[in-house]
Amino acid sequence: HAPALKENNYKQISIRGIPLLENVEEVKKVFNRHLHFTIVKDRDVATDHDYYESIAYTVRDHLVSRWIRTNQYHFETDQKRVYYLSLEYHMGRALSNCMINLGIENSVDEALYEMGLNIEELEELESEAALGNGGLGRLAACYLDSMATLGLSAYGYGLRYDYGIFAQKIEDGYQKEYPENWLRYACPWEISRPEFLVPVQYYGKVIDDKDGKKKWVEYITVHAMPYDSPIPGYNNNVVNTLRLWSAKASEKFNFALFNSGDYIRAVAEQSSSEDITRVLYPNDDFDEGKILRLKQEYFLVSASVQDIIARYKRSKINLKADQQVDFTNFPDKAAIQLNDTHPALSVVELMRLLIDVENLGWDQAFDITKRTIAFTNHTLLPEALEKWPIDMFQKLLPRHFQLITDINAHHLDIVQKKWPEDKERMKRMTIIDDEAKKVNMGYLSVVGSHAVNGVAQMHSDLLKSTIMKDFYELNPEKFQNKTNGITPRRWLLICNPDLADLITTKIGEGWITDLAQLKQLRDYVDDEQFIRDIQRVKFENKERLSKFLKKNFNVNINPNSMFDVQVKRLHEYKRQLLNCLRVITVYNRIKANPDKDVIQRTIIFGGKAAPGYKTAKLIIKLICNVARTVSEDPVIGDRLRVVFLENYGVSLAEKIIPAVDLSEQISLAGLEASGTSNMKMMLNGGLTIGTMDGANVEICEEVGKDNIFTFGLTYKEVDELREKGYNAKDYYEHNAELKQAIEQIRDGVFSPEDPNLFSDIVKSLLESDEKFMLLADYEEYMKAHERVEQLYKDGTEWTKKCILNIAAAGKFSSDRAIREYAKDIWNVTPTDKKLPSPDAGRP
Ligand code: 8GP
Repeated sequence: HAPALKENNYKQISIRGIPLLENVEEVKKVFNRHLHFTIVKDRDVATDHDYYESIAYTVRDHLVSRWIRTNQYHFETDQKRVYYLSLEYHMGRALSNCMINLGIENSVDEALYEMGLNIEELEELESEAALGNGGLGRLAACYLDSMATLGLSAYGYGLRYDYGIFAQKIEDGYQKEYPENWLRYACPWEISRPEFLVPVQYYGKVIDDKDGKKKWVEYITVHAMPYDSPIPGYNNNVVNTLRLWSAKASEKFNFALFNSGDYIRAVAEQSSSEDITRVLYPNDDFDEGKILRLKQEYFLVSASVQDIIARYKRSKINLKADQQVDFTNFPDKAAIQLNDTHPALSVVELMRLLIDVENLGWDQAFDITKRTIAFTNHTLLPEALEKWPIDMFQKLLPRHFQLITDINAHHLDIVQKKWPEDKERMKRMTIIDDEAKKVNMGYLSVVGSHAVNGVAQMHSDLLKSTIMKDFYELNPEKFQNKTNGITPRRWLLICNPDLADLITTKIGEGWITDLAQLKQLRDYVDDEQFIRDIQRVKFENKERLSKFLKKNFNVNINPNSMFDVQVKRLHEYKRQLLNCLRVITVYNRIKANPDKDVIQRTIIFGGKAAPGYKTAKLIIKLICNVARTVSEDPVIGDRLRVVFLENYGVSLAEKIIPAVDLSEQISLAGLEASGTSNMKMMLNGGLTIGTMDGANVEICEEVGKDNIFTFGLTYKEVDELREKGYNAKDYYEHNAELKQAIEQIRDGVFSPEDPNLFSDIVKSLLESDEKFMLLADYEEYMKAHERVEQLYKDGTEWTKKCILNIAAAGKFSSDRAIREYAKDIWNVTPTDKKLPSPDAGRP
């Protein structure tokens, strides 16, 4: 491995700004003040957590005037605002992100050091805001970062769940779920705004008012309390807002009960209305159809849309006293982006408020709604597409059901005019399906918006040719692609500081906000020193991960082995089971040929399964049991190690991703809408082994097919195979190694204490309608791994490809994605202009 050359030199060429002594002194002063006045402790009794909070408040102070100034500035300029509505935000920790984006990391670091504290240890004490399941929620977080960095006047709206995604423990190889109370300690980053409570209504009925208008009456009210968190842009003095709503019982809610003297019941019922924001539904790509979930969706939507309208009314153009607010310009001042169908009720809520409250006519209200709203789809999986039972919907939201009926009639009218004879098409396209008795939220989202996008080119194309085909034929101009991206701040600058520094020494720091500049690294692909430096950084990252895993999970891995990683939610379509069959085969090969020289591999799995998803949980158990068998086998030695890491989430990802050698992206073609861990690993110098699915296709385009290991059926081949009939047994009978691996699972080799434990898995693998065609891709997957092994043996050639991957990762910046949304959907203009710093006076 490369010697630690130049270490001291390039530490000094840091992108993190030179600390000024005054700043360090200032940091210490503010820190001590917070420990004293905010935490109310002295050094004799303060805990590490108290120190964490003190430093968090210190950093927050630095941010506050920028935050206020940003609001003032956006009020003054009154530029069009972008509203991102999402039921999930997987933010991760805030402290290091805030410090880096504000450029104060070095002075904080230095100040803490002088006080005998260690910033890295304190950072670990922050509980993670894990209000999301997987890709969709993390994407929302990356987009907030990019919107602030690009100077957009943007707001995130979401729910402040008391419990985010569960904490996963692996006990005897089984996943166990535990509640994650991230608010146990007060969160220093959020500011509650009880003065801005917003009422949200449920149930009741609709009557005809005297003046012929519809009136929603006898509803119950729950209040939405806003909690605001700062979203700092990178080094531009912009601080935007993420506003999360928490349910608060309305005081009036049960006056009747209070008055009748049933005090206890009245109070108890109050707390039940606060259950609305108690917990995040832990499903990724799956729709449970529960009423509490519908309540959550409406809660977010109603509070947010009311807030958006209120902000419009208070905005500069509308402030002129006692003048009727003119909504004609509303779509020029507000863009609402729906993160999947979960906030689809926005279409109806905006209609309701414009018609019932603001007294607009139906046509004008619908026109404004469509021009304001746009919709992003994140999956084609049928089980994920939201459809609400009509009964449930109508009962909970009677006025909204009427409005959807009107929208549907209007929509079907247009369909009929275009295809007068086509009854089947009308049936397919109805938003309200009277036969199935369901309301289709996907269709509602398309009909109620002016733009619809998928999240990678292939996914967007499939949307048009499959689930949204009829809608594409009706309105081809609505359909777009917006390939996902990740923020280079969190996913390189913060999580991999040594690689970030190394890149900066070569090409400067422009890449941080213009990731396409990474392509300049191609010039260094033959630079021997650079190759050694890249190798050294990767090795040190692997060592650091190894130490972390040893310390926190008592897991031993060898940093000299290849780190071969599949971390993502556990789902059959992502095919962790295919990876597991591969692992078993590798194991068998070593056993059959113990003297053969093979590379050392550490195969790392991580990811949560939805608590009710039995098969996914059984796959976790199988992986853990295979890992156990491998580690207990004396023949294997250090050639193969398999680990399943507990509780994969954003914070763990920040430690794993910089250490990845090989990125496993092996979903069946056509099923992974985009994927984003593929982008993170590429950016951190991991090579991809993957199918032609989602954004893998674009990764391959960017880096060139010689620098990625692709394998498996294409989408077209999957389609054809399904047509002609997939026959799992064929593959099983014709591949001896595959047969052996499956038989071992069947015969209890990995579960001697309960030989039939995995019989369901074996059975489903061999079924002819096995949806994910694992066996069809097995052989090519094995071959692809042999190519990986070949290349890895030549450290220099491998590293050159790592460099080419980093150099080609520019496209996958969320800044690029947000620029496209801004231009093609929202009609707003990004800027790289900095806002004046807070000491420069009011804008
Ligand atoms: C995910 C997709 O599965 C993933 O490919 C993509 O990268 C990510 O979204 C961000 O676009 N989709 C979901 O998480 C999803 O659809 N979840 C909800 C339906 C529950």
